[in-house]
Amino acid sequence: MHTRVGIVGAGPAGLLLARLLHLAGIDCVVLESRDREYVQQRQRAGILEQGTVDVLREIGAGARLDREGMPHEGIELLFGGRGHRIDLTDLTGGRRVWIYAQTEVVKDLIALHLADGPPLLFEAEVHAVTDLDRPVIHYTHAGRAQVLACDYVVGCDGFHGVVRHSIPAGAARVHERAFPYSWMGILAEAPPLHHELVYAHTERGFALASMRSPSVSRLYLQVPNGTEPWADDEIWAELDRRLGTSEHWPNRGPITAKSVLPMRASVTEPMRFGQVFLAGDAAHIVPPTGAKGLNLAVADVVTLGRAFASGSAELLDAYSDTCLRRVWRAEHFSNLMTSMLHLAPGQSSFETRLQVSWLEYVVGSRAAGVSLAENYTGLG
Ligand code: RFL
Ligand code: PHB
Repeated sequence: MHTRVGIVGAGPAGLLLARLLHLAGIDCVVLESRDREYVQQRQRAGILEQGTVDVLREIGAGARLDREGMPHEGIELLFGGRGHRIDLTDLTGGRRVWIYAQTEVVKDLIALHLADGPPLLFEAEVHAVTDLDRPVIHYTHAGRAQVLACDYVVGCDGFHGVVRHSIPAGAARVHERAFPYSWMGILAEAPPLHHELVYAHTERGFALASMRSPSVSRLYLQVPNGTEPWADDEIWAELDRRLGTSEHWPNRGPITAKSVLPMRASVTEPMRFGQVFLAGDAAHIVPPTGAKGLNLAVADVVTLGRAFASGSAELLDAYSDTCLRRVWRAEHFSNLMTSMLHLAPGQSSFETRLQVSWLEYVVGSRAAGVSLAENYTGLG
């Protein structure tokens, strides 16, 4: 078997890239280790930047997003027990973000793909990519070992993927930071506590109130690394302590998903080796506080899709540098948001007072507000 572009992974990056290539008339194959059900149910991102929404509309994946997506023009920063609104739209001269779950983006892309698209193989686990200048993908499908020869391979296989590990030692540099805390996230059948997202700095640690729809809340609590998911009652009690104010209080309802995720930042440089490219989480991850991961994955594959469609060797050569500029901006912003809002273990009162002063500056100074808002909504 041979294809022009072999894509490993059917998360948002792989699915969108396949769609872009298909629309440009470029032959490709997508190999995904999990089954369709699993890929469609994996709970992850919630915030789409304007640029991401524009791309989804352009490729014909905007209909349900336009019906069900929730445009947001501000966020709330809660500290010292009081909420302060950041007016994203005013501060950026008109930009906004959308709440539309990654699960829904993935469902829409898979439906488009299966209706009219190149081969997408579920339960096709890639083990390795060899010969990076004339790449060959080695995978198992339906119990049989197979190979796929490609002109190019794109690793869209996420942080735990294998394509990155097929790169010879020494050819790539990995820059990493691990944070000394994790997020415990829940999905609950309960209306959101507020119409906008609430990012809370409290003496008990960070909390975030997000949403998936007018009747479904997505809530996160900062917890120590290694924490096992708590009992529902404990989670609600802690959410009340961190997010409850005289203005809003968490609404309770059945918890339908619960998980603990470590917070990490990582960038692999460069994002191309021979004819093998990395895109999305396979190349970089950000702590989720800045809501950037999915948007970066989309920006990578749009850059790559354009380069393939143009047939320009210069654009393909520029792929890594073009993406890394945006990636480092997002890393910086996500790291700032994370350190502004979380309490490190054993943090001194001095550090906490600095965080509060920083938060007061962000809500009190237009210049500081503009900086947060333009990074949060995406720098285009
Ligand atoms: P994915 O989504 O991880 O997809 C990778 C795919 O590759 C498959 N795969 C393989 N397939 C074949 N063979 C192998 N050997 C394979 N190994 C792996 C996997 O099964 C999977 O299907 O990566 P992609 O496409 O790069 O997309 C990245 C996004 O998923 C990620 O950046 C975001 O979810 C990050 N993120 C957020 N991003 C935002 O932009 N806004 C947010 O609000 C936001 N919130 C979040 C987040 C991530 C979170 N977690 C779980 C880390 C909230 C959370 C809680
Ligand atoms: C989410 O809705 O899952 C979400 C929103 C904003 C973030 C992170 C996660 O910063």
